[in-house]
Amino acid sequence: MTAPQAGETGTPERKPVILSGIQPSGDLMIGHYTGALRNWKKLQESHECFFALVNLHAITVYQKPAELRRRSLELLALYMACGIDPERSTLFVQSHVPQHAELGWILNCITPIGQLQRMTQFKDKSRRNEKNINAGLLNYPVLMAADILLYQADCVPVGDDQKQHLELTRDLAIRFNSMYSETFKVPEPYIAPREEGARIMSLQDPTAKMSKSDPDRNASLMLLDPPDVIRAKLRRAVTDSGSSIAYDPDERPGISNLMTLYRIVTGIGFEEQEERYSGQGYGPYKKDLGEAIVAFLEPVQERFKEIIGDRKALEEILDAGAAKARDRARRTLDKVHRKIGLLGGRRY
Ligand code: ATP
Ligand code: LTN
Repeated sequence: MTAPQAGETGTPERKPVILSGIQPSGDLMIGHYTGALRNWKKLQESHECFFALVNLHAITVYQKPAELRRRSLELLALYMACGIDPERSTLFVQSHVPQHAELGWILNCITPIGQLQRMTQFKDKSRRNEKNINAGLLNYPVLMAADILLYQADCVPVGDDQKQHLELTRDLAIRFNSMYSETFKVPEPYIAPREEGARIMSLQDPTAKMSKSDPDRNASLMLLDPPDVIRAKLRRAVTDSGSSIAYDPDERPGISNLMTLYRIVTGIGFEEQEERYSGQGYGPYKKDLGEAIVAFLEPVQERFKEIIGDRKALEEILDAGAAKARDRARRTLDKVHRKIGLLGGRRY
């Protein structure tokens, strides 16, 4: 999971490019922080970063229009509250850059349907949305590939669940390059190890991934949950049989998931946690973890409140981000048009 550093790829002055995105399809939870935002924040120091709000992905599942609008601005404010700096990174909305949908179409034409039908996320989401198994849900990973390839990204920081989609992105880049000559950078995934939160599990079912769209509100810890809600969710968190505090994700997924969160919010490693809580059982452990998460999220929530209060400033950030993103995306798409023989390049 090492990201390329400036100077290792391309010309010496070119910083390696990062692209990633989150869907405004629900409130952000702690897994989005550990799997994505935490790494984005680190990488923006050394990389040229593009961070998108992928609203065209979100509509593969029906979203109430007013909520989608509200959540999009909230998501931007949360990116910033978690330390993503719009002065350093380009923050933008996917639908403000029409090249995403256009490259998505072109890539669809070189994507085997069978490969899309085998995607775990497609199978899961089809099961959960039986009444709306739409073509967008199937083609979702192709649009994600377009998001990434448009920016010639070297590296894509995501949670563990996105591995398969990144494999497809790489396959498509390689296929296109071999059909039409070198055009796309083949991106590398940047997935933190499991101990660092690449896959935070549900608090109610530690064998399932924590997800913002889980209907059981006790299953996910939201970044904007008030302190008492956080404490209560942790008290109710499902743990394993026995009572010792020991890290063993295969045999003891419940406590190991909590230990991962503990490690992230306090910096205290597994062994030290095991020593500190030896013989104390789950009660005191969960209570301390609740307090540690409350303390960790407090400054994020404070910053969020300030940022979301200035709607005009948020809109300006998105306008500037869209202009920068469009400029980069257009360059790649012009090249694609020329390579595949679309008449007149993109003059039209
Ligand atoms: P939905 O459940 O609405 O389909 P999601 O929460 O799985 O959405 P996104 O919001 O788009 O998906 O996820 C954004 C980022 O957060 C991705 O990089 C994803 O891998 C990461 N992520 C999502 N859930 C977790 C989790 N439980 N643990 C770690 N990372 C996660
Ligand atoms: N598929 C991702 C969201 C996503 C994304 C992207 C992530 C859409 N486009 C580009 C990284 C790069 C998800 O479901 N979490």
